[in-house]
Amino acid sequence: MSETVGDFFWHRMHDWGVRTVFGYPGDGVNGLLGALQRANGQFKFVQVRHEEMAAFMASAYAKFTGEVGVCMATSGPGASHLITGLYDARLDHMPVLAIAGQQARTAIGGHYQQELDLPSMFKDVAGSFVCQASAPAQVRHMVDRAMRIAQGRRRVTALVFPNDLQEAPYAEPPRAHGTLHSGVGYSAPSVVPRQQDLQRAAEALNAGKKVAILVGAGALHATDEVMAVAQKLGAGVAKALLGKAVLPDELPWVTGSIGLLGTKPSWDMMTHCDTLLMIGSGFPYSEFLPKEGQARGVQIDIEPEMLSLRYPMEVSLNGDSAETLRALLPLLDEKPDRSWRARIERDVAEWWKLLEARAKVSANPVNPQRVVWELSPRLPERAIITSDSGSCANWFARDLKIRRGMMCSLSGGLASMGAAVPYAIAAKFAHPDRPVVALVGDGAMQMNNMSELITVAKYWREWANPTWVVCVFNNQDLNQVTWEQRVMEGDPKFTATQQIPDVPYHRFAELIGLRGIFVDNPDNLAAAWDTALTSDRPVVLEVKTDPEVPPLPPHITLKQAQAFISATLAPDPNEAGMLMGTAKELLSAVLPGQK
Ligand SMILES: Cc1ncc(C[n+]2csc(CCOP(=O)(O)OP(=O)(O)O)c2C)c(N)n1
Ligand SMILES: [Mg+2]
Repeated sequence: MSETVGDFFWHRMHDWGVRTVFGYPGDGVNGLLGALQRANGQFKFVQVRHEEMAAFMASAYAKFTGEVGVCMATSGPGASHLITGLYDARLDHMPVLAIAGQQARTAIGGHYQQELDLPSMFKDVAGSFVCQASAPAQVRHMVDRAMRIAQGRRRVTALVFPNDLQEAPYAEPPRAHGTLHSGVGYSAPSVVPRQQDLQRAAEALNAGKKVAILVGAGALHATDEVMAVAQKLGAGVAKALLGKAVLPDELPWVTGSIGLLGTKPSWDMMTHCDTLLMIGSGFPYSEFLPKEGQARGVQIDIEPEMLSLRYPMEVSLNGDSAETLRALLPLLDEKPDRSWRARIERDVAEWWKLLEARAKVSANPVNPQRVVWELSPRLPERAIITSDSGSCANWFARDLKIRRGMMCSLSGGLASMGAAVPYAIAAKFAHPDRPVVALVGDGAMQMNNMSELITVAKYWREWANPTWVVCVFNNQDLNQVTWEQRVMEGDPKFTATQQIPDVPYHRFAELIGLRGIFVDNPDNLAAAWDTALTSDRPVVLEVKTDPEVPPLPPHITLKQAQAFISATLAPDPNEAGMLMGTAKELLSAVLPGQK
């Protein structure tokens, strides 16, 4: 059989270094799948339960490897299912290539079955490059551009292949007018700002007496450099959610997370600093940064579009974080006065004590903070931790103590539910030897994470290390939103939208051949984690947690506090428990400066 377009496509993808594809079949891609089969094991095709999960996995694969994540779906509904996962990659600046099938070229434009206008559909999420093939000779430059743009610009790209074209004989572009002759390969340049801009940045940072640093995902490869700069400047460092693994939480001057899921030391540091150094972060909430005019701002980001966006920066440095910090370091003076640093360290030490106390507050039946508090010291070396969106993201952000060598992530910019399990699966295909832990709410479990456990059941025996644990916070509530409604709107819990059915997640795990553990007594948590983390197979650890423990921001405004208090007075089906949780911990720490 002569080479088809499908055969050529996979050869080219292989030349680009692609080895793993997350996807789901359909007749829109049968020509590509036949060719994939003929490629004889050169690729790992990971069969998911839902195409959105394939796109989340591609996004997470890119996050955990730095390579392009590839996902694949059939025409029509398969392609449209990809969209949310692709937006996840787009908003977190991840290189992902989506491959979609399409109806035959002769049917396109005919209101044909499963015919969607896919280039238009992908255009927003994959705006940098989306292309529908119409001739064999076009496929070479389509692949080359899609891969190079995804890598070089950290974007989502999309390729659409009509099914008849996939099986057509491949022919290289002839040497003729109207053809392209593209090539394979990309390597990232060294990106360092100009010396005069580094000087300006150093001048601002050297003049500051109280320097606050904020790091994000763009600094994940710059741990040593961030530590060296923070040390010289006597600064504290707050970490945006996607930058949680930049620095270990054991460092006494790391203030932890920032924002709605943040910590009080981060809030205090930003409120009192006179200089802000922001490194590789698109952290969205400006109200958690210094007031405009309060601090001189320096920012480092590889993407020009992210510069001076959240705070008006005096010096915006377009560059790679590690290289730029290395170039900056010799220009920085060691701050002789360490009182600012000492104050931050005091605040951080107090905060950890407060978190421990909060975690140990009794609850009905289990305090969700305790779940994560008990996990931290038990996390194996090099673990990868993922979290879903929901109240567990608060505990992930605040209570989880990350150590050097670990990785973690979640759906950051999109903050989509349903990402933790596909992320945790992708983590295993990226690093089969690393232990993986996912934190997931019960709502997110029901949405789609649960069915993706079937994918785990299918593949786990292939993983060099079997440790893969999903911890389900079973609170029978869409709790994060319940609290947002209480605090932001002053509304009582709306049972019709918020309450969700009780499901025996651990028993579902057992039904499909995984291990299930159920905990409804906080005293059993430590042993449950120990068992889960040493099990010979993947585990669903289901914990019955209390929905009345408030996942509140580190500070809330007076208006929000008033709304909250009026909500506690309104008829709320959970009023009694809520007031108890409130009395125990809310008023102690969430209103800094407003006591
Ligand atoms: C796809 C999607 N739909 C809705 C939301 C809004 N949302 C954010 S958190 C949340 C509740 C999550 O509930 P659950 O998974 O049970 O976690 P909990 O907050 O109860 O711990 C909802 C509905 C979202 N972020 N993503
Ligand atoms: Mg819940």
